Amino acid sequence: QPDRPWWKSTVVYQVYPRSFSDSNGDGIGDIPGITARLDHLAALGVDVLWLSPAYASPQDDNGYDISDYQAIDPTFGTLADLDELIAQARARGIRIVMDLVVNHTSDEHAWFEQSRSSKDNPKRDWYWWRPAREGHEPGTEGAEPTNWGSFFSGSAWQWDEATGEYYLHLFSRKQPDLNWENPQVREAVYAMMRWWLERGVAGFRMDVINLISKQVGPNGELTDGAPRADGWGNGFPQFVDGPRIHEFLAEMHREVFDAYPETTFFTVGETPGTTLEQARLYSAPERRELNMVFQFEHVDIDHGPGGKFDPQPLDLPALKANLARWQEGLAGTGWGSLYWNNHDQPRIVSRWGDETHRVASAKTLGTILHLMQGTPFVYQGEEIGMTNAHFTDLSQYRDLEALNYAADAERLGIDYDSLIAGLAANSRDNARTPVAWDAGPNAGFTTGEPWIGMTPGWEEVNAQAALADPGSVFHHYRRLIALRHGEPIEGFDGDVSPLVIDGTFALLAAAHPALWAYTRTLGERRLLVVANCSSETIEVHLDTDLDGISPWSAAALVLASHAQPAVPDDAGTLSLRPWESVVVRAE
Ligand code: ISL
Ligand code: CA
Repeated sequence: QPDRPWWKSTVVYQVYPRSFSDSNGDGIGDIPGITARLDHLAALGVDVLWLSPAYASPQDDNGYDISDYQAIDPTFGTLADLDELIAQARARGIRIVMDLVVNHTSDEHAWFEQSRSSKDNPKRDWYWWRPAREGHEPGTEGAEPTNWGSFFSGSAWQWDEATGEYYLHLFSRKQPDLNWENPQVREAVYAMMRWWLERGVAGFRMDVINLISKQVGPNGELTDGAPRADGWGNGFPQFVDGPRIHEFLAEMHREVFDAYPETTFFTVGETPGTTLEQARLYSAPERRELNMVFQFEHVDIDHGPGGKFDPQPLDLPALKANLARWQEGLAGTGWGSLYWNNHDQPRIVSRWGDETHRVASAKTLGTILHLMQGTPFVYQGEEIGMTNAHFTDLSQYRDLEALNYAADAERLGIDYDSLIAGLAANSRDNARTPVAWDAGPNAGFTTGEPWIGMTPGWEEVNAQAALADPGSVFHHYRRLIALRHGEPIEGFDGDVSPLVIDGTFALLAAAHPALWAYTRTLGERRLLVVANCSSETIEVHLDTDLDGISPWSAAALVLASHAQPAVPDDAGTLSLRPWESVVVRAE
């Protein structure tokens, strides 16, 4: 398929540098640590490494608060270290994609320092400055320019004594929002992006890119939102997929990417709160905005009325239906990303799998995701089936989202036990404990004291053990990636790559509470994925559950979670053990 964009057959691996591998014993992962572990990525077979922010930063939000876009934070190394990472990755056929965080900067960025210095500074308008609400004493409760709550608890506005105005921060108060209405801001961002592309990076993952355009009236008015569970206003309608977002992204494409061949870069927008309709617009190739986005509907599906720290049991049919809707909705018009995990989400094996069936559930969830249409993203540690952190005490948490929420818990009427349970289920720190490399001290992550506690159990769950075991989660992920690439795997030497990349998706047994089954079809060929997403044995009836699809007679077994995969009996019943999955191809 020479005319297919390269990123359709690509698998991306995300590295969160702070937690990946520490080369100098200070307890914090760094860039030389990543370079030293590239053979792990090469063995897995991924094409792209997405590097979470390693730029100069006060580290209020672990690097998502950037004080210099064109410098590497000394915690993580130097620009020379990054150049070396790019070169060493390239030598292994792996491209580096950088995180682009331009909805906001750090409050310690030179742009913001100038902006805040006086009302007539030329950069004043680079950020969102507003006076106190009329009739209110500036700096007091209720005087905020709008009622918007921030993503990290509290108001989205910070009072700044020096010039007697508030600035907007959708995230922490150390992450002031850039004003994209100002063309100078956009030009400065595009120039910075070009600088990175010239340095040899292969594109960007764009942090909360769908929040950059705010709904603003002719005289700069911003509008209050409806109250949300914590009492603050919901500003989402004012800035999610805002009025000028498509204009800005098309402009960015013209100003930055048009100068580069399509084969040299790719883009993925992180788009919380976006809809399928919007995602089609972002990713439609002819619109030349983005290649794909990260949607959030599926990962928000188990959040309760109190938000992410009010977790609810998974409604499996709802999850299946949601992902099927996105599969069908993007087919032929745009393109999607596929992910269970990233540095903001709890570990999938703990969340929707079962730690007592850790290996089987990790493999089966990986199979379900990777054989859908889209570009799969693997988050560090997912490929070895790492679990949640199992923190039991507030003092173990490091993430400002968790800590701000905890500080607000009493006001919200949340008792300590519920707080700890909510954080244990959904805190971002679940994904931020160090990657387990071997069974040694601190799992080989550092020779020093790790900046955050280790996930218990690394003596068994570590990369070295996983590589040595052909039945491990690692080797299963390696096979899934090879299948997408059209490469032979143990026990199957056919090529299902065209099916995996281009095949039409159809969900089977939509209402079944435990079975997740779907087909991918291309011409005469078909791939069938059948998975038991429960910890009990289930009986799958080929006629009633799988629409009579029974490719087994003339089928090739492609991949299975268990060593002796299930086969249907003469009556057409397939008995699947806990978290067992099989993938078969029919001609
Ligand atoms: O995890 C979340 C908070 O509940 C998400 O809403 C998250 O904040 C949102 O997806 C945006 O995430 C991105 O931007 C944030 C940063 O903290 C996240 O790590 C990043 O992925 C601000 O830059
Ligand atoms: Ca280090």
